[in-house]
Amino acid sequence: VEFSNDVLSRLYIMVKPDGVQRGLVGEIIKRFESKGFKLIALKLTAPGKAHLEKHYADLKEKKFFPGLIEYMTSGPVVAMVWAGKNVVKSGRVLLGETNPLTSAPGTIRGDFAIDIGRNICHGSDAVESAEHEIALWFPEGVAQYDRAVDAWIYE
Ligand code: RTP
Repeated sequence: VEFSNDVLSRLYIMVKPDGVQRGLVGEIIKRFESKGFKLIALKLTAPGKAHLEKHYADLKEKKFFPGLIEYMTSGPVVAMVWAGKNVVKSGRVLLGETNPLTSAPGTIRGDFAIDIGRNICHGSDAVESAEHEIALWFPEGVAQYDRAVDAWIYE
């Protein structure tokens, strides 16, 4: 695993409408929180089609795109930003594979999902896309605060 581009980064994650409906928001927050990552932004929001088409712009040629947009606009989502060492790569480990079928037990998708089109939670796939997504979902900006516990998490 290559971590060089990824130290002290920020990750955008989003509990999708199925995760919100199924009451998994707290479970997902808990996993990132107990891992040691720092929550710096959080909101429940019901984005429109145009906003989600921007978020998923790189997938617009895919045949599953219309179904993806329909799914993502079917209810509110919970948008969050987490900060920490290697949080993008580490966060994707917590989430599991895009397809829950190949996600290990212990991961969010491995534990709570069956279908790729109902996979509970989004996570940015790279540091650059995370920054792009944070600007898209939190134009108002994110929090900045110190945590004394960091000394017990990082050597
Ligand atoms: P995400 O953005 O949600 O974290 O997912 P990802 O990067 O792991 O996967 P990506 O390829 O970017 O796909 C985005 C979301 O589209 C849905 N999808 N459906 N039916 C299909 O074949 C298919 N493939 C992807 C999933 O909800 C996926 O998370």
